[in-house]
Amino acid sequence: MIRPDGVFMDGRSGAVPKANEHYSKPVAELRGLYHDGAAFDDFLRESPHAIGYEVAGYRQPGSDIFFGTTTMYPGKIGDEYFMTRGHYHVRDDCGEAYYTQSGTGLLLLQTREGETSEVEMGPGVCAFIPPGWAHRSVNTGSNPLVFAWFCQTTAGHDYGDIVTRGMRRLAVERDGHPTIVSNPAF
Ligand code: PAN
Ligand code: ZN
Repeated sequence: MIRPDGVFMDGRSGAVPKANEHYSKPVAELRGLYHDGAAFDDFLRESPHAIGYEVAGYRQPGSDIFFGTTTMYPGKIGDEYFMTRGHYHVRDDCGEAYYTQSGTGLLLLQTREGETSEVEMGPGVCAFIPPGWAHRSVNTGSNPLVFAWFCQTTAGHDYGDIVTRGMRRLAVERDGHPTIVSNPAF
C-alpha cells in the first residue's frame, strides 16, 4: 500500500524538500527555441551558464499521479521572454493543472488541430490544461515565476513536435508590455 504524505512546496523559491526528481534546464540547451538566433548567441556569450528554469517533482512508485514545482527565472532573449520547452502529453487523454504561487507569466497553449489559447499566470490562479493541448509557460515578470503542477504519471512528454516546428504564437515584449504575436516561422 502506498502511504499518504504531506509535501511542502515553497511558493517563493519553488523548493520541494521531499522531491525525488529534479533538473535544471540551462538556457544553452534551448537553442532553436527562441525566434531571434543572433540574440540567443549574444545572450550565451554574456551568460554561458544561465539557468532558464528548474523542476522538482514528488513521485511515489506505483501511484497514478505526481506533482511538483517549476521555478522559472526572469529574462529575455532579444524581445522574447524566458520560457519552457513546451510539450504535448503523449497520452491524449491526460490534462494537467498549473497552480501559480508567485510571479507573473503567460501559459501558451495549442492543439494539433491548430487552435491556440493563452492563460494569464499569477499568484492564486490555477490554469486548467485540458487533454490534447500543448503547453508552454513564459515568465513575463522581473521575479521568478513559481507554479505547482499536478499530472498523471503516465501522461508522458512529447517535445518533438514543438522542437521541430515551434509554437504558433510567441510571447514578446512590445513597448514594455508582454504581447502575444503569431510565430512567423511556424
Ligand atoms: C511540467 C513541465 C515543466 C517544464 O512539469 O514539464 O514546467 O516544462 P517543459 O517540460 O515543457 O520543459 C509539465 O507540464 N509536466 O507535464
Ligand atoms: Zn505537461
